[in-house]
Amino acid sequence: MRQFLLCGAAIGALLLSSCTSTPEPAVLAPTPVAQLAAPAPAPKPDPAAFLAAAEKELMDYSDYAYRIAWVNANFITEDTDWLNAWAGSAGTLISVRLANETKKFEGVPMTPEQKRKMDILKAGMVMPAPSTGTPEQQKAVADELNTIMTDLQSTYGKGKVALDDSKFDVKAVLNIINRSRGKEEARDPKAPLTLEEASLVLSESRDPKILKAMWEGWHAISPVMKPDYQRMIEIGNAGAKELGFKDIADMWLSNYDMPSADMEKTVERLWTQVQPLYNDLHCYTRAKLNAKYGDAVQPKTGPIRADLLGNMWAQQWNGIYDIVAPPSSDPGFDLNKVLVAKKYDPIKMVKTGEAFYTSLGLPALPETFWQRSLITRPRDREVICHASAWDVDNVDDIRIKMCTQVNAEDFSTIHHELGHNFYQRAYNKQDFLFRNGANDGFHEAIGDFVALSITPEYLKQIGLITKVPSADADIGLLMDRALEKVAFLPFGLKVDKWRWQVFRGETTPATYNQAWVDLGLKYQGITPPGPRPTDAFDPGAKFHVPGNTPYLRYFLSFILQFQFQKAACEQAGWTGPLHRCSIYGNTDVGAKFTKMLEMGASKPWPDALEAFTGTREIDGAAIVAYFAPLQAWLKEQNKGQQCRW
Ligand code: X8Z
Ligand code: ZN
Repeated sequence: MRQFLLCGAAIGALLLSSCTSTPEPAVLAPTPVAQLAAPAPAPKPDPAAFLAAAEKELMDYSDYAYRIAWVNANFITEDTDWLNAWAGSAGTLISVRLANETKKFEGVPMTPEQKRKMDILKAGMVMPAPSTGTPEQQKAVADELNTIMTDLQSTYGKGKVALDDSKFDVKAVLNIINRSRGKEEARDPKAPLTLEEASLVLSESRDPKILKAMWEGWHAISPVMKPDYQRMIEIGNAGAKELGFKDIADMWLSNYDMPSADMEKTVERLWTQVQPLYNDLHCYTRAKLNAKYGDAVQPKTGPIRADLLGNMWAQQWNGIYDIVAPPSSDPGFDLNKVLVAKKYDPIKMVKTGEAFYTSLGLPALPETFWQRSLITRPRDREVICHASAWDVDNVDDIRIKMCTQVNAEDFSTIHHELGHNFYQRAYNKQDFLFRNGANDGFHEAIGDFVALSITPEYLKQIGLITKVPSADADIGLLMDRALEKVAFLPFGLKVDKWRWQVFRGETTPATYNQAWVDLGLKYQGITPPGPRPTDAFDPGAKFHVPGNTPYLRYFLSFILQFQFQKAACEQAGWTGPLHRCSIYGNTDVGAKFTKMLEMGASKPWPDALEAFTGTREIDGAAIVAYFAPLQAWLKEQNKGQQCRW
């Protein structure tokens, strides 16, 4: 089902959109005279008419719901929260009704496309509500669900870290922030830290006390979310059961063109493929952190302290490149510094991203993109800063919303968000229910695959650097990529492993936090910087949990994007190492890529994968092969270490 807001705010409980009242189509057919005398046969359900009406209803609904969600996410107030919950509730009622109506068509002959649309209608909601009781009761539950969902998301959006001298050296922290602000107007020294600021400090400070305070300060935004989160799951599970799913986990996992249990097995297979690579990176990084901070801060064995990894969730570790940099493998440039030195501003970064896509033969972004996108954090109002891409009219009113900073991470995120937008526009001629990614992992992988082409050679082509580093720098370049891509893999798995447990009732509110910490230990090999308070709700400090965005998509994306890269570079006739391959300017690869994008969700995802890569299997071998030289090097470095934790 079409995902309501890509990595964005949940508009209500939907993955999907829109609506108007659905006529009972088959009843409108004239009854043959000969049948009049016989007992009236039940009218034959007509899938085509039902689906056409459903698509129209959803499309009409999305016209206003998207705009309300956009305004809410760009301007969080009590009123826009109210509007978003109101529109979301209308969407829940429509989607739940349509999903339940698909039951009438069980056993009715239909085309594979019609069956696909029925499945999308049935399983595509993120958070369903039950449709039991009177219409008033149904509405009350839909209202409650959507009020909770909006509140959770807005609470996250408004989250801040208090400046507290008893916890950390406030002056030192403000120095780090002000240093990075360049010539901009100085910040109000009393204002609490935004997530971008706390994240900057986490990646730049090397003072363990400050790091701990940033980590704990941000994780203090979420205990308040816990009762709402619990109630939301109760409602969502009741809705999922009514639709014939075991629970919300079963429903989410049913969106991959195979039974949910098979999808879960696929995920395990992929994790088994990539886990050894992660373990090697973990082992090496832990040793470097131990050397930097000493045993009292980071012991030689056991898990890594989560706040030492340069990122609020320890999901990407590029912030500590300097600590783990392989000796004598210096690429000779630091993209963070280069962007500043070359006077890139957020708009120029987005223009550069756009130019990559147009170099592949894709059409330029529409003028409205520039007029309507939000590209930097506004000073005077609350917004949801987590980067997202929007497709407001489902045709070409595409936009991004992100609080861009001039650094390498956001340069990459821009390519990520634009990937969503170019995908959205490429599939805009599909039927409404097929205007979506082949699966949600594809949607996330498009822009990341493009960003894999940000190689030194490409940076030289666009004038950002003057000299392409020699092969001596390969390990350094690969290390930087691994901190972004390999470090992410267990985190990508953890978020939904946690939610599946919660949805299935295996984790109860009493153990919400412990389960999150346990999964962090099991998959990422990390541990919080200190004991957690009894009311902690650490999952709520990660956008996608209060934002209700399923997370398996990112794990899949981080596998798929390397399959895309391998296929694209083969098509381009590239024979060198994959991490040096850029498809910039290659319109032949672009044409094949566009074919996959244009398919949208109209076919099972293996068909889309095959269209671009020639293979139908999702497979971790491509990412492992990409990092093979680094993995061999890591194994050398790790000799004599007691790896794992
Ligand atoms: O949420 C995102 C994107 C928007 S879909 C910025 N990502 C995940 C995250 O930040 O947690 C991209 C990588 C993983
Ligand atoms: Zn995304």
